[in-house]
Amino acid sequence: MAASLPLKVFASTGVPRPTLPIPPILSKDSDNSVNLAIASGKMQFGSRPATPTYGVNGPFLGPALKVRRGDKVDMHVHNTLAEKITMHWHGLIIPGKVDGGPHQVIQPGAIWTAPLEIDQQAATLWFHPHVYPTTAELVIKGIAGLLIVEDEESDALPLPSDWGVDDVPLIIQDRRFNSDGSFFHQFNLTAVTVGYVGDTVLVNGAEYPTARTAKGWLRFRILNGSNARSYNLQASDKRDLYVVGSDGGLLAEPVKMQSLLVHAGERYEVLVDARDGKVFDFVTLPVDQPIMRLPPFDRALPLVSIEPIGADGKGTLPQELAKLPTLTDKLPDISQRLTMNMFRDDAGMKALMTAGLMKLAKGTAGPADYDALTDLIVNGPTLSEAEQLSSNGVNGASYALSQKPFEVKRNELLRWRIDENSDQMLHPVHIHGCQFRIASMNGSSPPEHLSGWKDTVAINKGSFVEILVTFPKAADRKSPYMAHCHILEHEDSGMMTQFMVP
Ligand SMILES: [Cu+2]
Repeated sequence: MAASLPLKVFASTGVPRPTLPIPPILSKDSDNSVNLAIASGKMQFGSRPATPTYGVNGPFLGPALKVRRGDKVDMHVHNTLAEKITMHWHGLIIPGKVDGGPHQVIQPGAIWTAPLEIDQQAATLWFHPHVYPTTAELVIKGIAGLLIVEDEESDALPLPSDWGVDDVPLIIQDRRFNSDGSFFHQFNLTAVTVGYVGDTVLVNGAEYPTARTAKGWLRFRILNGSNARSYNLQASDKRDLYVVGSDGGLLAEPVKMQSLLVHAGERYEVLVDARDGKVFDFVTLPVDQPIMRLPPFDRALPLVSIEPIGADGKGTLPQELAKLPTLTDKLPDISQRLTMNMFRDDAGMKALMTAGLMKLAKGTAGPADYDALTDLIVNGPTLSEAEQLSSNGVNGASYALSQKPFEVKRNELLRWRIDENSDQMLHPVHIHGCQFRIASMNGSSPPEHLSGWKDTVAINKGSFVEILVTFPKAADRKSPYMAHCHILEHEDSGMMTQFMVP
């Protein structure tokens, strides 16, 4: 039987709305173990036919794993699927052999044990498969979850921390459904060019859900778990968003923002003042990826309703958060360049342009353009596997498991430069084995909310980013770290490279 979500009917509209599912917290047991079973399941999304899904300890998505700095945890990942997977701990600073990249394959029926030593500051991380070249499809089917690190520094802060009450996870993912209820997924020319383009947003696996929260300061742990889509989040009543954390941990102090751009793979922790008890939505505004402006994303689209009508919350907004090391003025020489390449984007973009992509970007597109573009997304020219795997690259080459990893010095402050060729496409670039700081974006200092710990940074429209990074753990030739675009269709079509840290 398909799992379904509790519904409640809004008196004003009569439309049934699901309640925001809150993933259960899963901590290590008395054996220091965490057991994760990856299995297939079925979910009922709205009134569609039941959707075949994958999930972690459940039919779709997974629990929120909670670990503490200093913990030693054995992650036991049981693959009950009929296909191979891996499990990557996105944002954890751990050795290459337990990182769960494409080399640590878990065969059908096998259990992979990854002993993890948690040695980093409090942060909202996540986990997902990282098989080459099937990561995109496995994530679409539902294998993903949050991984929360706590430490004494964050314990000492008065941040809201009552899970699901004033400390609320929001895993944002777009999907497109086939008429039989299954998730759409196609590795066609459009997908390797612009990535997955859904027409529906799920938050924690529910479509436009409502969340009844505490009345008070609310903390939202936001994960953009989408394959390709960026979101530009705003409160529907334009109340302030106080960004307190980025990918790898808390910022030095809160950054007040009106809207917050979140790219695929990125996380932010955001505090919102809901002491007024008034209902608001999180909406996403149109973003700077032209294809992602297809309706219903051509205007402010509501994603989740927040009803702060519960008991008074206990948390508050601290003025100071975490101690961040100041960035050195004396930058080391650039030791590594990563250039994102697209080898098939001329053909892909030509088809999209002919179908009206620029009209979409300018806001002058109409229903015929929408239909033509949607037809390219769904029925675009299919690619052979060889064509898929040679569509994109890093530093001039498409990824191969057998490619020689480049070598990186361990425990040394390094300066890397990340850029693109001439493709003018957005690439959120993720680097394993580290949390880094952005030294500059296009030669300028990063905005404040991007000045803390990051593991994913977006380049767009010919821009370049320089980062300062240290790799404290080892990754050998057999289990190298990955650096790749987190648009999963780019990653699965070659926009990835590997490196070792001897
Ligand atoms: Cu990309």
